[in-house]
Amino acid sequence: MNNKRISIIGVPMDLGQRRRGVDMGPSAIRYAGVVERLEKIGYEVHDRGDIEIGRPDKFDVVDEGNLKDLNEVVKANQALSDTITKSIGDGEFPLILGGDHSIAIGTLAGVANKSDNLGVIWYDAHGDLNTGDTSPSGNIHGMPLAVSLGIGHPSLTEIGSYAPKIKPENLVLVGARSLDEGERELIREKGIKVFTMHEIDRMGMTKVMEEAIAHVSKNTDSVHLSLDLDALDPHDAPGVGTPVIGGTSYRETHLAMEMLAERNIITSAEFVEVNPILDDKNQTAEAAVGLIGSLFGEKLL
Ligand code: 5AB
Ligand code: MN
Ligand code: MN
Ligand code: MN
Repeated sequence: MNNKRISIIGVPMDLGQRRRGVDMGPSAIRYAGVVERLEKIGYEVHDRGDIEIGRPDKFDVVDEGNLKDLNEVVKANQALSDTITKSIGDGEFPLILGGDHSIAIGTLAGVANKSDNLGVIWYDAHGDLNTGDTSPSGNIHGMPLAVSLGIGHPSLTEIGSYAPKIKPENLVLVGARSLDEGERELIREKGIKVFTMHEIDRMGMTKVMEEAIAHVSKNTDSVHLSLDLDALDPHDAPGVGTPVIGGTSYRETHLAMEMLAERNIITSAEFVEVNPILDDKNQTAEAAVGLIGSLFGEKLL
């Protein structure tokens, strides 16, 4: 990572899904020592604190079009987008701590605003490619990638006042093992590159990441990493709201982060879906901090 200044932005968002507690994710990751870890590697760290999340009068209200708590999600993502654009303008590397994955809508709005052609690595058990029409749950944390491609409710796709944020050919999914029918259709229709768990089993993480890195860095000027902790196997990351068995191990994910550090392609990153209420002694937040360390070039020797 060439940029020696990192800004940490917490997003205590839990309205994109139904399990309370993921709003404490940023605290848990800070408690697990993220700032100290990065400083030890030699970075200057600026903690910008947390984005304010509104409290709806009543949770789980479907505001419009099968989108739960839409209005509060929109407001927070707009604020997040503005903060990130400012942080990049100040010459910092934005490191966003979630919070549920609906925050990627604001992250990508802020990051893509400062890039001509943004690449994205989506490291997740899920596709997050639903719209209100295809979603089985109405939960916006299952939609941020579709929204960033410009597909979905206009109040989401228009955050940052432009759309789309990314092009399908600059995107790669890694770790997928739970996709809804509408998501599969969208992947086929847009020709999105996906390395499912099947490819990880078959090819090994090294080869998968080599190909993923080549794919997202081909025509792009910056690359964002969006890492949902539920990509990891629930044994290694139990503190997530939507666990799916058969995931990547901590070691495989750690290797993926090291390869990203070696190639030096990542220009912004987010670590999301850590839910300390569901966790086992902060194991998932600690895993996140370990992975952040390797992403930023920490070495054993
Ligand atoms: B996560 C599901 N596809 O849309 C949906 O954790 C799960 O950000 C979404 O990847 C999981 O509700 C969203 C069934
Ligand atoms: Mn997920
Ligand atoms: Mn996700
Ligand atoms: Mn999840």
